[in-house]
Amino acid sequence: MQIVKYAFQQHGDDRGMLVALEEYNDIPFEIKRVYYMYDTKEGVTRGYHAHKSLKQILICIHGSCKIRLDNGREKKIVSLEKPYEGLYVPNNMWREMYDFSPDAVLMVLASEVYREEDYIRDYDTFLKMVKEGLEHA
Ligand code: T46
Repeated sequence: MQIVKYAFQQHGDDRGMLVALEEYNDIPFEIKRVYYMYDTKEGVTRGYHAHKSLKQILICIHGSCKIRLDNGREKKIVSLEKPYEGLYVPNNMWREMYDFSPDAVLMVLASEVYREEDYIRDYDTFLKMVKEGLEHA
């Protein structure tokens, strides 16, 4: 499984740092939605789902967290701990977010507006869809 982790350009001067993200330039899709999670309680794991078509970039703009990615064949863990790093999470990828530091703010740039129908929340259904996708590829 190929992990795509971006190191965004940092504009720094003696005042501090700034990162600017433009759709299609820095982000490989049109940004239709931005959301973020914070105050995540100790020991909590979020996610436990995949998306049929949604593509996203995850950026831990403060603090740190870990992301477990699973394409149905292979699993990988990615740490996000820099505000200039972005993890690309394509569709058909199971994700779990965990090990949030108490100060973590995980921001997500999304290619689609929120649609519950796009979620695959059952792991066996996800595995079945991956298998069927491979058979029809
Ligand atoms: C994902 C990971 C990384 C909305 O009303 N609008 C939204 O845009 C989102 C993202 C959520 N919600 C509501 C739906 C639920 O009642 O907020 C509540 C929490 O959402 P959820 O349990 O899906 O959150 P996570 O942290 O498990 O997953 C989220 C995204 O939903 C998901 O697309 O890839 O972050």
